[in-house]
Amino acid sequence: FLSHPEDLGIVAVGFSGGQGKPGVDAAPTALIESGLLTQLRDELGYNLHGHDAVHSYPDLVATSADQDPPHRGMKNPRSVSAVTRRIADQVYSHAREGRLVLTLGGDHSIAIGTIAGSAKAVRERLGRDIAVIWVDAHADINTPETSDSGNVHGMPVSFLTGLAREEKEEFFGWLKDEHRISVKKLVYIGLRDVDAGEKKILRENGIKAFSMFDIDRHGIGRVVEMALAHIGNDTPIHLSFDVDALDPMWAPSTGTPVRGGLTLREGDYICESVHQTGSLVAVDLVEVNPRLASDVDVGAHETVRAGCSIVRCALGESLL
Ligand code: HAR
Ligand code: MN
Ligand code: MN
Ligand code: MN
Repeated sequence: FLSHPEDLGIVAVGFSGGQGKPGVDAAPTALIESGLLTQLRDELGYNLHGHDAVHSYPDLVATSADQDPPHRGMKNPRSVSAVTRRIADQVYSHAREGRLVLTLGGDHSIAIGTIAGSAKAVRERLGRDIAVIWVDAHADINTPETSDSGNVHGMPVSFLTGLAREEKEEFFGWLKDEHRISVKKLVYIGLRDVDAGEKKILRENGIKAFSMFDIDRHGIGRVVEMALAHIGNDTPIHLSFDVDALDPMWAPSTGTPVRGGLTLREGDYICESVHQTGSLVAVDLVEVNPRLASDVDVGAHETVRAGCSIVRCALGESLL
């Protein structure tokens, strides 16, 4: 699907407003300083575009809480809406050129922008709807009304599928049909901490989800096979990978760790399999927070290393 498969658009997003813990904005710099982009260029052979900046969107982020009071219970709604809108433009610009797009988060609210941008570009370029593979401990499909936390990183999928809607431009009203994805082309892998309201949404909309229970039962090989079968051969794929899908043993430095997760090898396998389809159009890596862990130095190092491995596998490192 890519007219320039060796050209990689990079969007490095230092943003944490979709949740309450500072530090996740430092992830792109930590990933880049550990050598990720150099490896992608020198070892995997990609031509990089947009890799010179880590974006923090100072013109769009409210500087004090009273400038951005809650709306429908959402915290930082204007900042998250404005930043994700800008990210959608950035991803769109790369994807419109036929480049593969890699976004380094940032918290998972940024997927509102990344998926909106790639959905729109792929529609324009190919007349096709993208599928989304969402790898996460969490379903991130709360509506503003079902969310207990008000954190937008727990809501991106509801806005992207149209289950949550807003008229007002400054509160995600900029999201139009061209940006949205179908609940039929969405599949989850790794779920193990899903709110009651989210379970109801998944059930009522018939959304395909493979939990850790399914992975234990069938094995990761069979689960990935079923996930890919669900979205269908020859469908452009956007992979959104939340590092908390991995067990805290491999990725302790993240805002909402949940035990009983994927091994790093299982995470890498998912990415390798998605790469192997030849249908990948965009990858997100989110929720690395190098400031969190019981032992921050060791934890952050391990988590950054795991994140780099996930990205390299998605971009084809293990293909012989
Ligand atoms: N479901 C909870 C909420 O809505 C927790 C969200 C979890 N956060 C993430 N995203 N790390 O995957 O707030
Ligand atoms: Mn997430
Ligand atoms: Mn998560
Ligand atoms: Mn390849």
